[in-house]
Amino acid sequence: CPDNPSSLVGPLKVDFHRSRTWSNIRKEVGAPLQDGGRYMPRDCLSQHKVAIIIPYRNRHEHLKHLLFYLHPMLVRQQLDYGIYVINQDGEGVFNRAKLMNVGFAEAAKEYDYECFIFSDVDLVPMDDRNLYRCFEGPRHLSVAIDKFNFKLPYSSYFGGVSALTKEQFLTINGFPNTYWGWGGEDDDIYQRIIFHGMSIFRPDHITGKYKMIQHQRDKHNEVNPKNSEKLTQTHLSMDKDGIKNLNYTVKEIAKDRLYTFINVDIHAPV
Ligand code: UD2
Ligand code: MN
Repeated sequence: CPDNPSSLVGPLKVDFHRSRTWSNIRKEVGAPLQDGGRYMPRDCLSQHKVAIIIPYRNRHEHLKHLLFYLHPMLVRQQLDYGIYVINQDGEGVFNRAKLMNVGFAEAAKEYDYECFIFSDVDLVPMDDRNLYRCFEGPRHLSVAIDKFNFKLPYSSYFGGVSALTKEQFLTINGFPNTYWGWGGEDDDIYQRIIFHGMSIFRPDHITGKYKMIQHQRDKHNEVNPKNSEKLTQTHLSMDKDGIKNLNYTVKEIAKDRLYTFINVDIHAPV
C-alpha cells in the first residue's frame, strides 16, 4: 500500500450524545472486518502490522463509541491491524500498565505484529491523519485532548494513546507492572523511554486532536499516592519490573466481530 493513504478525510465529526447498540455498530462498521476485530487491505499489501491494545474494565459505553469511530479510520489508513480489549478480571485494584503488558504479550502470540498502539478506551481521535502506526522512536499520539484545552498538560506528558514498535517496547522492558490504582504509570513509561536514550515523536496539535468521553473516577482505581513516590526510582526498577517478569493468568479469550476480548487475572491486591 502507498505510504500516504489516499482515502483519508482529515477532521472527523465525533459525537458521544447518541447511545449506540452493539448490533448497530457491527452493521455500520463491521463489514470489512474478520472476527477478533482484524482487518487487512485486500487491494494492496499493508506495510503496517499493528495491534491496538485497550486496557479495560466495565466501560461498555466508551468501548462502543471508540470502536465505532476507530475501525473506519484504521481501515482508511490501510493498516493490517487487530483490536485487543484487555479486561481486568475481578474487582481488585486496577492496573493499566500491567494490562497493556498483557496485551502486548497476547497479541504478539497471535500474529507477527510489529507495532503496538496503547489506547485509553475513552479517547477518540478527531482527525484520521493521526496515523496509528509506528515511527523511528516511541510516539505519543494524544497530544491535543479537549479535556486539556487541546494542549499538552505538561511537556513530558505521555498519557492516553501511544505507539511503540515491538523493538522499542522490548528495549524499555515494556511497562511497569507495579503501578496499582490511578496515576504515575504514564510518567514511568516516559522516563523509561528517555533513560534508554530514545526521544518522543508527536503529531502536530491539529492532527493530534482527541475527544475524551467524560467520566468519573472508577471504583477500584483510586489515586495511589505510592505511585508518584515510585517515580523517583524508575531508573533503578525499570530493568527488573516489566515485560521480562510479567505474570498473569488468562481466563478467557473471545472473538467478537469488532474486537478480541481477553479476560485476565493480573493478581491484583484486593
Ligand atoms: C489519565 C490518562 C491515562 C492514564 C491515567 C492514570 C489521559 C487522557 N489519560 O486518564 O492514560 O495515565 O490518567 O492511570 O490523561 N480503565 C477501565 N476501567 C476502569 C479504570 C480504568 O477501563 O475501571 C481504563 C480505560 O481504558 C481508561 C484508562 O484505564 O481510559 C485510564 O483510566 P481513566 O480514564 O479513569 O483515567 P484518566 O482519564 O484520568
Ligand atoms: Mn479517562
